[in-house]
Amino acid sequence: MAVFEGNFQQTESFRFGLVIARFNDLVTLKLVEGCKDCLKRHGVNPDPEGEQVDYVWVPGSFEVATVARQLAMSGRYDAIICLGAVIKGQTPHFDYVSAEVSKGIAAASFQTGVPVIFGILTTDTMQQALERAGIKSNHGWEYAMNAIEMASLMRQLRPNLAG
Ligand code: INI
Repeated sequence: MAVFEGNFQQTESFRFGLVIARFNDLVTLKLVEGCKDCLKRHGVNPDPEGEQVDYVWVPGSFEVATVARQLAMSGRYDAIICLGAVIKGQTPHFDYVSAEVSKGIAAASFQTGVPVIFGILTTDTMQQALERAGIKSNHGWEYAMNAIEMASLMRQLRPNLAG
């Protein structure tokens, strides 16, 4: 028997796709910065002209899962990171948007077997969202850590589970 665990080494061959909502881009741009900083410090080149990270912008969080699924199906990426901010005070359909995006992201991951990281902040206020996007801590950093760990884990699991 064996123990499998993702690590943060040998990241130079990983490819990541980021899907980012423009809605509330005051927040989502900060999440992108947190992601990029973490990826860079773990040996991933976050430069969009480089080979390792692609950035796809969509109108809002509702659209994120559709694109995440498409990217995951391409077979090009070790993990997809979805970034968005759904803020309750701003919309009466907060519950619909947040429910659909979480279900959609889960479905994209389950259907493709590619890790799709749920980096959608759901908060009551813009202040809370900003606190999680850099004023206090930047959750974008954690989402990138999760993506690296899952990418590493899947690379280890695939050959071991085959056949
Ligand atoms: N999209 C968000 O990412 N965050 C929100 O808070 C939000 N609000 O408040 O409505 C939001 N709406 C847009 C939605 O994601 C879609 O882009 C739109 O409904 C078109 O499908």
